[in-house]
Amino acid sequence: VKKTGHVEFRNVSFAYPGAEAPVLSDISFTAEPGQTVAIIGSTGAGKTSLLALLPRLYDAASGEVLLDGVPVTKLDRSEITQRVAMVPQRPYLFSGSIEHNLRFGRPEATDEQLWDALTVAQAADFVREKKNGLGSRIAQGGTNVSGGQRQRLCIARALVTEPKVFLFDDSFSALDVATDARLRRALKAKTADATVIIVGQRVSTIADADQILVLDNGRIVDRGTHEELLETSSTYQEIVES
Ligand code: DGT
Ligand code: MG
Repeated sequence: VKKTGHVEFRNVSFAYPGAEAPVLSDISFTAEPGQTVAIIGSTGAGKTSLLALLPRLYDAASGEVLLDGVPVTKLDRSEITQRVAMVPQRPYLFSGSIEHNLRFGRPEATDEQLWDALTVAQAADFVREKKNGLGSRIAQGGTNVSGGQRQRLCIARALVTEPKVFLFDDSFSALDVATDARLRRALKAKTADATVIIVGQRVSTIADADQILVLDNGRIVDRGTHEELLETSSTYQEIVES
């Protein structure tokens, strides 16, 4: 099997341990290398829960989550972390230097790779402007950087690991629309062969995705491109208009 970052969910259902009601029901989709798949849906729809199944923060109750054709439950953790990077909805920074934070998933990365990742993540300028640059300290919980800066540093940290699959959980929400657009353009150019799965709230963030999945109450109720969904999906139209 080629390790290109092909993702497939096959009839996946999931409930949190101890909870009876399923949070995800019969989820099926594929995300191919080079593609961007976006997931949109109201709060509590199950977007974060869906992403969590790929890096095995939780395992599906039924159905299969496949990475490059192999169920993730049959892969070593290290094989998954080498191929998949997730930027969580509440991105965390460790107390320590920016450099320490960026190297977290790949200690051997060169300074050039760190700056390259910062550039794509639209974070190079503010790191450069800091007196100690890469050596600048992040306070515990990342309280001395803004929410948008924290998001961008966490995106840079994911880029440093050069994964085949990126999972972005609402990672662009704290960015202004122009920075969001610039970041995703740079990302696309830098990671043309990667598989990108984006959870987004803002239509501008997801409108250019190859496929958009509309999630409602743990089910994919509609799917298609932005233009297709505008025609066919009342749920999508409601989200666009809200
Ligand atoms: P968001 O981020 O507010 O837009 O919402 P989603 O779409 O990311 O929703 P998600 O996946 O966080 O939550 C889906 C459902 O699962 C919701 O009813 C809350 C519940 N849930 C989320 N995390 C946990 C958890 O850790 N344990 C339990 N028992 N339930 C959870
Ligand atoms: Mg969420």
